[in-house]
Formats: sequence, structure tokens, C-alpha cells
Amino acid sequence: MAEQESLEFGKADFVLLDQVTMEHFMENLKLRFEMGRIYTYIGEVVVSMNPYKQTQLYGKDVIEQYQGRELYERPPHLYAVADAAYKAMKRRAKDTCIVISGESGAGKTEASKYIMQYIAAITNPSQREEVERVKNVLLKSNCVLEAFGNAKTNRNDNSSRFGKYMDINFDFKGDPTGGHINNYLLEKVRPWVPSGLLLGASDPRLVSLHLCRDPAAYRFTSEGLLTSDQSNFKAVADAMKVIGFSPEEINSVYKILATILHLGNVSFVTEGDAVAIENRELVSQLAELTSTQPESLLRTLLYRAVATGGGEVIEKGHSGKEANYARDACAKAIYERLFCWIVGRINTVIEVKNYDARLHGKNTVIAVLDIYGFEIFESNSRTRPYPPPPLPACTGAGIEYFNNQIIVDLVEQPHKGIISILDEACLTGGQVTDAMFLESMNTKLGKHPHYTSRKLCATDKSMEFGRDFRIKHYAGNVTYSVEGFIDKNKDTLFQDFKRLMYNSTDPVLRDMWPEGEVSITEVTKRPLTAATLFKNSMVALVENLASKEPYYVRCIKPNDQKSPLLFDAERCRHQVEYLGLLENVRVRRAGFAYRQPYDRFLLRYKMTCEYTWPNHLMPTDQEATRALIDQHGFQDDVAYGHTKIFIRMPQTLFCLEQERAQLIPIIVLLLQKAWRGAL
Ligand code: AD9
Ligand code: MG
Repeated sequence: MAEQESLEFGKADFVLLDQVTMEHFMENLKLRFEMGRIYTYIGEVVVSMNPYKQTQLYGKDVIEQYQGRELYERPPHLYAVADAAYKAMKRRAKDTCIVISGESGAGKTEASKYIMQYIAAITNPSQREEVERVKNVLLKSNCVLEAFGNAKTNRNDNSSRFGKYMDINFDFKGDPTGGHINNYLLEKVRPWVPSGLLLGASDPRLVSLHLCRDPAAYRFTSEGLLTSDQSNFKAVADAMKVIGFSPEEINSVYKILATILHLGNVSFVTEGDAVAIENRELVSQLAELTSTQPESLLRTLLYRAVATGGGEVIEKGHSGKEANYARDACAKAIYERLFCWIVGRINTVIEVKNYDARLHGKNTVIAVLDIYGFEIFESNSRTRPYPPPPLPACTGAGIEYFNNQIIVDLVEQPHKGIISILDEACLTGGQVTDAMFLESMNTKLGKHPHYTSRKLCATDKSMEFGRDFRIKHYAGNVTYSVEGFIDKNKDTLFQDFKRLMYNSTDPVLRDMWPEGEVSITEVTKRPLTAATLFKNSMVALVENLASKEPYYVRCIKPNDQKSPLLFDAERCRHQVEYLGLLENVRVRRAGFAYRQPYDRFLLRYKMTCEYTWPNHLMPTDQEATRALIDQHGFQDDVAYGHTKIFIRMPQTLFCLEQERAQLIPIIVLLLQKAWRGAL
């Protein structure tokens, strides 16, 4: 019997709830979680609970159960959504995207990997060599990107510090021919050096990198924020080889990682007005690792070149504070650019080459988006004052949509929005502080209905500090701290440093700093600020997604203890609220949740109706479908399209499924009898 019928597992689709209330929703979510049913539908949306334990849900046998099936024919699963996206792409030549959302630790990255594994498993039945190569690179790329881009946080031991958007391209046979990865918002509060990658290396390699095996010896690794351990050193090195990184490139990557670690340990002493480097031996090691001149490196750490109005260039010494700041900014920049270089390098290996659409038909795409969650509880000082995506909101019986435009405007309207105010503060020159930025927001946005701050609302004790401001998002209030906004937005990196890196004789390092070519007197145009770059990348992402048929996975974290047993009702309820899941259910119930081509519908259910079994004699499949639906009395729950039947409630499908399941053994028996009679 299909899982849907078994009440002990709760409702497999929230659309089937007796009443659409938070209480009913939560009851069903809890019951299913406790029964190990981590996936539940809302129509075609998958709600996924992080089980925090290994399950038997992803074996080869399970993959086979979902391949080529319709969504509701099997218990809810990520594989069903992956298959639906794949079918849409293959049968209808639609570009599709699977959007995976949820907060940190909710299971987005795991879900994206299962989806990719599913697609890899069901494609290339004829084992074409080139397709196998592409699939292998796509799968291995996860391992490399995670090693370089994930970190241990208190919310997730393997937290992605970057959002990942991956396109997988398919040929007319439905086999992967290539792909493209975009990464967003790499976390740069500090460089996360995957020291396991280094410290698991062989002794000779460590010696050549001037490293010791003890993470505590390095400022950037001493606080235990690492995910990569020694055991995955080899896995990552192997993955890089499979992807096609040359031994020289891998060598450069190690040297660059070592550079970041050593750079973090450079310390400064102030002697009168002058600033000097305390541990000078590091300078020559750094010069060796970066293939640059020690004198140039030393100067870059202590001075910056400034262009005067007359086109001359003078050198200005850093203060102690500036030197510390510049050192960390450089380390972060190296880390970020290394990561982007790795992504770019993977892209060159998987990019679709020589695809001739005239010969092979349209090149279609499935995109998978895993972008890290909206961290609603944390005081959030990232330059990321972004609203969650627009979600439908409901009032009474009618359905209205919350117009998120007001929040979007608050954040990004030219001249008036938060980003503009931030950019303006950063570009005025002189000593601008976070407090001045907050003051400026208070003046300009004080009357905005979705903005408030501690200063504007002094009685509100939930905003702890004077530096807090708050945006009233659709999903709820989010308090941000302005601390660090200015620095992060300026992303100050001195041109001297870029030039030094560009002049390195290490080709990888040089590749990472193309703008280092520009001389100091030519640098007149201000670079775009971090917030503006981020906004632009989000606009491009949204435009891209809008051109594709979307499928959604909403991930929920059951508790903060990473426990497989605990359903923390309060935490779950909160996520259900801000993911807008109840509204999703209402929208689904009001509309037609399921659609299926007539021929496929008949193939599956024709045995349930005397007019269609074994074959119908009507002029069209549509008429035969009507006869079947009428016989069951489901007329009110369906609509008829040109090529498809539209069904509102999953209940209708489940009834048909149930009847089919009861009839099949009888039909098999009859066939066996007939067969024996014929012998
Ligand atoms: V973050 O925004 O990158 O910080 P994610 O990506 O949402 O976060 P992730 O997928 O990394 O979370 O999941 C966190 C941990 O939960 C994993 O490391 C697993 O230990 C655990 N997890 C998540 N999904 C599953 C699953 N389907 N089966 C078993 C899971 N364990
Ligand atoms: Mg993740």
C-alpha cells in the first residue's frame, strides 16, 4: 500500500491536513519526524527535516524506485523532486532550477548533494566516456569546494561559508555534458584556512612550506574553526587530481594556503612613529611562498603608496592599527581569491564545449541553488542586510501576496536605501565610523515603517545595543548590528598589495589579481563596494532563476543540539513561520497542485474504470480520462487542459493509487490463469 494511506506516518502531503492551522501542521511534522519520515510534500514542494543520523533513504534501490515516476507515486523524497525537474528538462526541454532553502544546519548542502547524486545515477545508461568524465568532475567538485569553503560553526559542524549555484547542462539524450558553478557571499569575517589540508600533508611537504603540524601555532587556525581534518587531506588531493588540477597548480594552492597561515602570524611593533615587523623571518618565508621579492613584500606590509593630486606617488607608513588591519585584509583577500580561482578552474574543466544545437537540439539546464540560510537569531553584522525571498501571505479565505517590494526598496533603492546610505558613508573619505553610518540611517529611514533602531525606539529592550538596527521582514523582525559594516563594505585592499601579487612569478597567484596590472596613478575609479557587488550578484541570480521552472526544497532543523531524537517545537514552528509553509499549503489547496499528460494518466489508472480497461475506444485520451474521472465522481476536483489533466487535491490521486494497488494482484492472478489455460 502506498505510504500515503498509512495514518500512522501522518499525512504525506500537508495539503491533506484536515484543517490548515499551525497546530495541525506542527502535529503532522512532529509525527512524521518521529516516525523517521523526514520528507513531506506541500504539493510539489518538499519539506525536509534534518534527521541528524544516517538513514537507509539514499541507496541504489531507492533511486530505482523513483526513476521516471510521478511525484505522488512514491513516498515523498528529494529524489522525486529531482526526477520531476529532470523529466521537465528532458520531456519538455524546460530549463529548471531546484531551490533549496533553510537556516544554517537545516540540511541544504546535504540535500543538494543527494540531488546531484540522483541525477548522476539515472543518467548516461550507455556509459559514454565523456559524460562519465563530466559527472565525475561535478560530483568531485563538491568535495573540493567543501574542503576550501566550509567551516565549523556552533550551528553546523560543516557550515558552507558560500552559497552555491550550480548549472548542470544536458544534451538531447538527457545526459550531462557540462556545468557551471557560481559562488556567493564567501564569508570573510576571518579567513578559514582549511589547515587539515596542510597539516595532513607529508613531512617533506610541511618542511617545504615552513609549517609545523600544530594548528595552535597559527593565529588563523588556533580557534578550532576547521572542518577539514587530516583524513580528508588525501581525499581532497585525489579529487583535485580527478578534476584536472595539474601537480604544479596543486603545489601553488598549498603554498597559497601556507601563505595565509604565515601572514596571520606576522606581528608588528611600534618604535616611536615607525612600525616594524617583529618576526622578520616570516617575511623571507612569505616571499618564498608567494614568489615575490622580500623587500617589496616588506614595504607592502608597512607602507602604502598614495597618488598625489599632481600625479606623483608617495609612500605613507602604516600606523600599528593600520598595519594589523591591512595584514588581515590581505589574508582574507588571498583566501577569497583562491576560492574563486578554484571555482573558476573547475568551471574551465566542466564548461560545455563545442555543443552544436543544430545537430543536437537545445542544450537544457537543471540548476541547483544551495544558499545559506537566514540566520534570524544571531546578531548579524555581515554586510548582508537582505530580506528573505517574497512569499505568499494569506488572509481569511482569499489569498494575497505579501509585497516584498517595500523591503527590497528599503534595502536597495538608489539614494535612499540602506545600501546607498552605506556606500555614501564609505565614499565620503575621512574617518567614517559604524556609528556615523547608523546615525545617517536613523535620519534618513527613521520614518520607514519597516525600519527601526535602538536609538529610535529606546524603550525596546529586545535591541540590546546602541549599535543595533532592525528590519521588519515579512518573516519576522531581524536585528542587525552595524559593527564592521563600514570596513566590510569598503573591503579596503591597497593597490600595492594587488600589484605585488600580480608581479608574483607563481602563475596561480598572479592569475588571481588581474587588476594588479594597473599603476597607482591610473587607479582613479572607485571600485564597487561589497554591498553593491552583492546586490548586483543577487539581481543577476534572481533574473537567472526567473527564466527557469522552479522546484523547491524547504529544509528544517529539528533542534539546536544536532540530536536525531529531539523535536524542538518552538524552533520548528519558527522555521515553519518564516519559510511561509502554512501559506504554501493554502495556496496549494486553492489551486491545482498536480498535472499529468492524459496518456500517462490513463496508462497508470485505466484498470480502475470499465470504459478504459484494457483499452479505451474513445476518440481521444482526454475523453477517456473524463469517463474515468466521472465514474469515480471526482469531477469537482479536476480541470482539463489541452494535453494534461489538472488535479487539485492529492486525495484524488491517493484514492486512484489505492484502487490501483488493490486491483493489480487480481489482474496478475487473472493473467496467470489465462496463461495456464492457454498452455
Ligand atoms: V549551512 O547554511 O551551510 O551552515 P546546511 O547546508 O543547511 O547548513 P548541512 O547540509 O551542512 O546544512 O547539514 C548539517 C548536518 O546535518 C550535516 O553535516 C549532517 O550531519 C546532517 N544532515 C543534514 N541532512 C542530512 C540527511 N539527509 N541525512 C543525514 C543529515 N544527516
Ligand atoms: Mg551548507
